[in-house]
Parts: sequence; structure tokens; C-alpha cells
Amino acid sequence: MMHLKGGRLAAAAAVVGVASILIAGCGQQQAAGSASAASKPKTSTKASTPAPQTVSYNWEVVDGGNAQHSDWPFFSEDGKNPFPATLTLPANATITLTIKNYDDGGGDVPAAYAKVTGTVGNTETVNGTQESSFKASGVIAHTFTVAGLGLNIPLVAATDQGSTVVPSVTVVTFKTPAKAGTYSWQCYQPCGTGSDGWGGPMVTPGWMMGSVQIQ
Ligand SMILES: [Cu+2]
Repeated sequence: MMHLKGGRLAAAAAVVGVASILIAGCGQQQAAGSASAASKPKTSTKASTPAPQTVSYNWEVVDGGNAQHSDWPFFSEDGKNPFPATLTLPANATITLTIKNYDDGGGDVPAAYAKVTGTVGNTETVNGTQESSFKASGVIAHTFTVAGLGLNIPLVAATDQGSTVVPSVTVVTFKTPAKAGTYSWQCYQPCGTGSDGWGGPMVTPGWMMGSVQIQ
């Protein structure tokens, strides 16, 4: 198991507002003698708040085995490949995530990341039991944290039963903002390489950190 202990708090994720794009129409070439020199540029229609929706996703935390870095854990949508560097989620949505974590390496997190925050009720369900916080030491294998949304989803370590690893199953519901925007996500259990565990997947987009585009 490659989990290294360490408690360094990474810089808070930055919120990057997405600039709205104004598409101006190109002025049309006018035939000589035409009086309408001032053809109005087209203005874009401003994005309106999308209708509320309810969406579910099944994610996994895979404990190594990807060909790129066979010993790095990673978040995955398909159970095989890391997330894209920029994950997209719908705006104005109620999102239910079911996250199966196959990593049995529980480690240490700063106390703030041992709490469930930013979810409906500030709770999550782990293996069928509703939880709001955990011990900061030895229990949590990874977190899915979007600081800009106040979202922190701790993922409890899987259970190693000798020949099989029984994943922890976390179910959590949260709401995305109505406005589009881009946020950073990060795992805050130092599950990576190096003496402090903050290398490798912890600094590689799509593995244990990246962007979330709300659109
Ligand atoms: Cu991690």
C-alpha cells in the first residue's frame, strides 16, 4: 500500500469564474452604394439559469493498476481511467454520487477534511450508515473536496479480506450552483508519492486533483 502519512494542507482551491462569452457578429460586407453601413453586431443570448435537474453518477476510486502509473490511486468514472483533467457537472442540479472506494489504505487528514460538508444535511451514507464526521487518523483513504463549493466528501478505506478487497460505498447528495463556473477539486488525504505523500497523483490533474466545470 502506498499511503504515506502526512498532514500538509494544500493551498485552498481557487475559484475561477467563467467569463461569459460575447459573440459579436461580423459586420457584413456591404455592396457599394448601400446605405446600411451600420449593420448591428449580433449579441449573444445571455445564458439563463438552467432548469433544475436531478442526476446520479457512479464513481470509483481505483487503487492503482492504470498503465500510465500502475501504483497510483485515482478517481474514475469508468473504473479504468482517471477522471478527465476537467470534470463537468450540470449547473442547478441535485447530484447524487455513489462512490466505490477500492483503496484499503486509510491515512491521516487535517481535521477539517474528516467532516462531511457541503452536502445535503452535511452527511453522507457509508456502507448504509449515515455519517457526518470521522476520525482524522487511519480511517479515510481519500477525499473529494471542492473548496470553492464548500464540498468535502471523505471516503472511508476499503476492507481488505485477504484475497478480495471489499470497497467502501459512499452515497452523497449535493447541489450545484445555478451559475456556470470552474472550481478546483483535490483529495486531502496525502495518498501520493514522496516523503509527505503530496506528489504523484496528488498533483496530477484527473487523478487526485483537477477542475470541475459547472455548466
Ligand atoms: Cu487521494
